[in-house]
Amino acid sequence: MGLTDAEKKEVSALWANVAGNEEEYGAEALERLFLSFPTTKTYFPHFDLSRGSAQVKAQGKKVAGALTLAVAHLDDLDNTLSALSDLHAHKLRVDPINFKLLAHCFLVVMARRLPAEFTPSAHAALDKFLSRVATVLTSKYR
Ligand code: HNI
Repeated sequence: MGLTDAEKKEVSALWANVAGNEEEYGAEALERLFLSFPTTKTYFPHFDLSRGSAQVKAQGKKVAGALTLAVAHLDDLDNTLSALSDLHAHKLRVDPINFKLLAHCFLVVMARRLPAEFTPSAHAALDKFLSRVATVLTSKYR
């Protein structure tokens, strides 16, 4: 279930490119999410979801920022993401399927922005990391 040492290294190296650029990466991931999987928009009825929206940028920064924090605590994701797990499971009640959709969009963003760094093994490691994060964020449903 956890990441191997080699996978942790891959994720840290890849994500180092995102650190400091959370808004750009996160907002592009969300733009792709809302366009490709429109049902995800139902969680944001109170947002302006148009291209370049300040709310999408701010949300993208928050989401990618949480992932930057998670990458810094790969050995302790449960505690690091505990408050966000409460939020998404109990308060927002986000259906777990949506985390897979967002993870897919992050992979696309990374592949497009970092073509040289996004090797098959980096891809696999990031996919595993994002699915671990999704498991933690939805764990409090059970
Ligand atoms: Ni998510 C708020 C992180 C997936 C719907 N989300 C947040 C916040 C962070 C965050 C951080 C801000 C919390 C705060 O203000 O205290 N979200 C993450 C992460 C992932 C994720 C790290 C997965 C990688 N969120 C999702 C998904 C959905 C989602 C898949 C639904 C499609 N999130 C929300 C909604 C809010 C939210 C809705 C509240 C937005 C608002 O400001 O009203």
